[in-house]
Amino acid sequence: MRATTGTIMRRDFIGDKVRDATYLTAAALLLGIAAPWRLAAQHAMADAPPTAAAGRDTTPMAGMSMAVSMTGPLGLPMSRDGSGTSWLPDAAPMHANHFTAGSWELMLHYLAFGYYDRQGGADPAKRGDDQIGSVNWVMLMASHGLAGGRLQLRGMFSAEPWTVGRRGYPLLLQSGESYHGQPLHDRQHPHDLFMELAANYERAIAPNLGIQLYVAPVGEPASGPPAFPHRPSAGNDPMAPLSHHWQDATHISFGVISAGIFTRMWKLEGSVFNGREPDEDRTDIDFRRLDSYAGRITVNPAAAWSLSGSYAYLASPEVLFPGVSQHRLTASVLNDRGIGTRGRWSSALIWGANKESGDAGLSNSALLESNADLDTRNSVFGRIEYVQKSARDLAVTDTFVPDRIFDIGSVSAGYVRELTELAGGSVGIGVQLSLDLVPGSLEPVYGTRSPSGVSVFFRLRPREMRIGLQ
Ligand SMILES: [Cu+2]
Repeated sequence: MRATTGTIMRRDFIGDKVRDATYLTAAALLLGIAAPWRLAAQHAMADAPPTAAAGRDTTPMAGMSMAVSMTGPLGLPMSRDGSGTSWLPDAAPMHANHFTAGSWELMLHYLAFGYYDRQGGADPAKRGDDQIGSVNWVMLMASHGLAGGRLQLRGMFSAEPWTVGRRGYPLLLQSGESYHGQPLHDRQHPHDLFMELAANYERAIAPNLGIQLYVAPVGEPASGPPAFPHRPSAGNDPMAPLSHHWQDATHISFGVISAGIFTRMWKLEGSVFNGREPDEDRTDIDFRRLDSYAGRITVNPAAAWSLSGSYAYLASPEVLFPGVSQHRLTASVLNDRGIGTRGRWSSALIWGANKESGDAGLSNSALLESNADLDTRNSVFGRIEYVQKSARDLAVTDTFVPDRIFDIGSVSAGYVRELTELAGGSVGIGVQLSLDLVPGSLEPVYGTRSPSGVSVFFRLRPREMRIGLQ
């Protein structure tokens, strides 16, 4: 008893110290954003339309700094950087602002939606609800040469604990994480204030061989495809995929160490990490032992393509079910290409499966999503999903045994029209419609076999940087 208390107190004490250090790091990063902010406007490269990009930076110095910042070790383009240590296709569009502070290269990424979301006719008896809110994140990356390679510091933050609320936003058939000690269902949890606090180091050790080390108090292990907030194929969709917790939900893990080796075409990496998902206090950092592990192979055979496969073991991911651990398998194919004279078309095909301890088989999920920026003003997007969710996931255990599996289908589509540009960013107005399909056994719960949702929104993101790749 005494020993237990001592352990807890000691852990709390260490936790406080680490938390203080984390807040300091975050404050420093935010100051870093604020201080060189004025430089962003001067550094007009971020706003350059493709035809003007070549002629924009006229001084040799500006051209040189651009060349340094836009490629990493082995000459890999920055457009390849996905979330965590994942890869996107080289041809992926980069929505970011670039600037410099002394000898540091800085990249600012952000995405924000202000929405009115209405699910299931907003009838609570049918699990519907509506909400006005905002999903959002901002990310600052600072890069500097170090010991023959590149050191990158990253801070990624979200205001969703306040703008979405701890209960999350309405999203029929969504599951994962908790609120008030109960599993969340039919709502998407908010992302945490600290989405990523990480240091990433990469360097070449041979003409076509590089090594990578990623250390993150908050970060993403080598599991799954690039997480949906970073996927160009999901960039105009305010809603999270229903298969998030089968594919890419580990993107906020409180304690990650990853190491990898890579060439220009492939990367092999492994992680140890804390597999516990964020708890319902969305502003703290929930450290635990690095008791989970993951491995991933990624292949980028051509500029338009990125393929990955991963396996992860998640020790006790859900705080409400501490005895349950998970094996997660994923495979993904990402494609990015130009359409028309100025358009971009990004697509993702993802499979993800979980096997929980005690379960005989896998619960599967499949997702196909696409976003087409047709020109500089109009974008269309869509997503098709199939997920196998349990009675426990959907919180229908009063009627069904917890392990009962339901086949869930969902189709959604939307449109965004750019309205105006401001400070290197673009504001668009959009709409997203979704139509789900549930088995007959769930009809009494949802009042229909085809629940639906609609959201209307404003979206703010940086304008696209177009350098080199077309
Ligand atoms: Cu997430």
